[in-house]
Amino acid sequence: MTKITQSVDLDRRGHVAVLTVNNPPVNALSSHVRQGLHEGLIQAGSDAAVQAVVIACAGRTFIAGADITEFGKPPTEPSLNAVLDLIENCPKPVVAAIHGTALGGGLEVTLACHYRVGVKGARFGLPEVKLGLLPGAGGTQRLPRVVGAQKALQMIVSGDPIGADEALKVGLIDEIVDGDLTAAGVAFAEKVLAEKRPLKKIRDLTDKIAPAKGKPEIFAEFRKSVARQTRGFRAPENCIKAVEAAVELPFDQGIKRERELFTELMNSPESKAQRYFFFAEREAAKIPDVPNNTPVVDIKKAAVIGAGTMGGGIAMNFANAGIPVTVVEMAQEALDRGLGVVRKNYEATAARGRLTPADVEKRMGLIQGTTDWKAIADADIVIEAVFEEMPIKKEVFAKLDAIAKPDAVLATNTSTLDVDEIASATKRPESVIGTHFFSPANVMRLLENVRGAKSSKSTVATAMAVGRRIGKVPVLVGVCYGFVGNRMLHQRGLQAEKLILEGAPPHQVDKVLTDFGFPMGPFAMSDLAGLDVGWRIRKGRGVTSAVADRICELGRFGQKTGAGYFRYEKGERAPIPDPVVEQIIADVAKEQGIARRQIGVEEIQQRLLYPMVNEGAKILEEKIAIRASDIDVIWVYGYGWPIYRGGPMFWADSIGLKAVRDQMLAYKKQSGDDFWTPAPLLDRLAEAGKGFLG
Ligand code: T1G
Ligand code: NAD
Repeated sequence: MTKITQSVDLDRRGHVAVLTVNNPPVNALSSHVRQGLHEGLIQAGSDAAVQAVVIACAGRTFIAGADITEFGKPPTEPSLNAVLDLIENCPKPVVAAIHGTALGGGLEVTLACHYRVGVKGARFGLPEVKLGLLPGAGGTQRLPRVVGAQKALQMIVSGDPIGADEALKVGLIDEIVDGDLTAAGVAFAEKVLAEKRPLKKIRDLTDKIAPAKGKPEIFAEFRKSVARQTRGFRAPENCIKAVEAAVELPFDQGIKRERELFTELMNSPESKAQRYFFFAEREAAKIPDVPNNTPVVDIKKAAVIGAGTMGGGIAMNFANAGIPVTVVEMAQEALDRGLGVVRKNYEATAARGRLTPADVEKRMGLIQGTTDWKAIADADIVIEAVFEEMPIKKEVFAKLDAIAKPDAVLATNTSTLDVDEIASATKRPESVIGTHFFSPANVMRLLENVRGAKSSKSTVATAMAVGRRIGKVPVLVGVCYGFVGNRMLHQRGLQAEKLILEGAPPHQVDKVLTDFGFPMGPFAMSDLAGLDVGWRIRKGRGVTSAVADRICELGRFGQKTGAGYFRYEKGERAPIPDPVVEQIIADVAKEQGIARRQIGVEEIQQRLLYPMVNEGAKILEEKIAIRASDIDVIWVYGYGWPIYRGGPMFWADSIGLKAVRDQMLAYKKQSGDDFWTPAPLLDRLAEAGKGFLG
C-alpha cells in the first residue's frame, strides 16, 4: 500500500491496482483527493504489472461530490476534468466500486470509468442544482449517453438520487455486488480482463441520445412540466440547456458548453445563496453547549394532545417515521373529526400515487385516538397542541405531570406563549420544551425547538434528535413572544396592515412577495393558517388589528371558512380579491384619517422585509437565536423564504446593512414612527461596514 496523498492510497491486488479515497466525512473531491487520483492513475497506468484499476472509497460513502468549501476560492490543479480525462483515456479498464452516495463530482468520476459496480444500498445522483449549479465535470454530457435524455433531465433538474436497482435498470451501473466491495470490484475487473471486454468510454456512446436528436419538443415539454417547481431558480434552465448540448453537439463541444453554463451559475447570486444555505442548514444542528454525546430519550412511543389543525399533522409525522402515536382529545366527536382529517390527508396522498392503500392502513394503524389520558402514561414524548390559551395549556401540563412517565419529554406546540410559564405548571420543568411545528405540520419541514430556562441538555438533545427522525429541520431558539419566526412575521404583518390602509390592495402586497419568490403573500398565508388563531391570540393579549378583527367578526377565518382577506371558490385554494374586504379597508382608513395613495413595488418590498431583518438583529442581540444563519434556516423551511435568496439575514447582507439601515431611517423620518428605529446591532454593523454573517 502506497500513500499517494493524505487522502488517496494505491494498493495492488494481483494485477489490479486499487485506488482508495479516504477523506472523511464524505470523501469530497478536495484538491489533495484530485492530486492523489491523478498521480495514482499515472502510476497504475505506467506499471506494467497492472492490467486494471479499481477506484473505491473508505468510510461511510463513495465520493459525495466536489468539495463545496473550495468553491469561490482560486482553483488548484489538477482540475476534476483533468482527472476524469485521465480515467477515461486510461489504456487499462477502470472500475468504480460504489457504496453510500455517489453524488455530483463523485458520480462524474464513476461516469469517466469504463465500468461501475455498486452495493444494494448505494445511491446515485447529481444534486448540483440544489446548490444553484449544474454538474460541471461532464455529468451533463456523459449521463444522457448512458440513461437517455429524458432520464438525465429528470435526474439533473430534480437533483434527487436513484437507488442501485434503478441504476442497474437504466444502465448506470453494470452490476450490484455484495460482501467486501473492494474485493468485488477487483473480481469484476478480472472478469472484464478475462472476457476481453472493451474499454467502454461513455463519451463515445450515442445510441441513448440519438432518439432525442433534432427533437426540441422533448425539451420544451420538459420545461413546461417543471415550470412550477423551478420558478425563480436560475440553475434548472442551464441544466436543460446543457443536456440539449449533449444531444445536439459532439462530446468535446458539449463539454465546452457545459463549462460556460456552469461558470455562469457559479458566479450567480442564486448559487452563492444556495451554497451558503447548504452549510447554514448543517450548522443549525449544532448546539454549542449540548455536545453530540449528550444522552437522549429513546422515542419508542409518542403522544399528541389535541387533534385539531396541528395535532393531526404532528401525529402523522410520527406515524410516517414508524413510531406509534396516541392522540388525546376532549371529546369523541372532536377526535373522530381530527382523525378523519388525518385519514383524508393520507388517502389524498395515495390518490396522487405517493402512498399505497396498504401504506395508508399501516400509518393509520400506528395512530390511536382516545379521550382516556391514562393511555399515554408510557409515552416517551408528549406534544401538546390544544387551544392557544395559557390557562388551558397549564391545566394540560399539570395533568401530564401527574400521568406521564418520569423520563418523558413534555413538549408544547404553542406558537406564542411563554414556555417557562407553561413549564411552571409541572414539577419537572427540566423535561419541558417547546416544539413549534408549522402548518401543515405533516408537510412543513421546519421545527422550531424552544429551549426553556430550565429545559435540560438531554431534553434539548432529544427534541433535536426527534426532529431529524421525523424528517424535520430542527432549529433551537429561546423563549420570547413568537420565538424567532412568528416574532419577525409579526413585524412584517404590522407593515402589511399599514400598506393596505395606505392604498396597496392585499393582492398587490401579496404579489410583491410572490414575485420575490415566496410561495404566497402575507394575506393569503394568514388565510391558510386561519385568521381565528391570530384573533384568539389578540383577544387574549387585549390588542387589536382593525381590518383583521372586522374580517373575523364576519366569521371569515380564511380558507377554512371559504373567505378571509380573499374569497375562495369551493374546494379551491386560489385567493380571489373581494370588494367586501376592500370596503372594510377603505372604511378603517377613513376612520383613522389615513390618506390613500399608489405605493410602488420597491417600497412595499422594503417595508415588508426590512422590519423582519431589523427584528432579526434584535433576536441575535438577545441571544434568542444562536446564529444569524439559524434565522435564515427558519425562514426558508418555515415561511417559504426563497432558498436562492439565502434567507433574510443573508439577503440583507447582500444588499448591505448600511443601505437597509439608511432606508429605515428614511421611513422613520417620513412616517415619524419609531417602528423604523434600527436595532443597535444593525446600526453598529452598518457603521462598521460589516454584515450579520461576518
Ligand atoms: N463538500 C464539502 N463538505 C461536505 C460536502 C461536500 N460536497 N458534503 C458534505 N459535506 C460536509 C457537511 O458540511 C458536514 O460537515 C459533513 O460533511 C457531513 O454532511 C463538479 C460542482 C453526502 C448525502 O451536493 O448531500 O460535485 O457539518 O451532515 O446527512 O459537478 O452531505 O459535519 O462540519 O450532510 O449524512 C455535489 C452534498 C457537490 C452533496 C451526507 N454534491 N452532500 O449527508 O451528512 S457540487 C452534493 C450531501 C459538485 C461537480 C459539482 C450530504 C450527504 P459538518 P451531512 P449526511
Ligand atoms: P385547533 O383549534 O385547530 O385545535 C385545538 C384542538 O385542541 C381542538 O381539537 C380541541 O378540541 C383540542 N383541545 C382543546 N383543549 C383540550 C384539552 N384540554 N384536552 C384535549 N384536547 C383539547 O388549533 P390549532 O390550530 O391546531 O392550534 C393548536 C396549537 O398549535 C395552538 O397552541 C396554536 O397556537 C399552535 N399552532 C398553530 C398553528 C396554525 O397554523 N394553526 C401553527 C403553529 C402552532
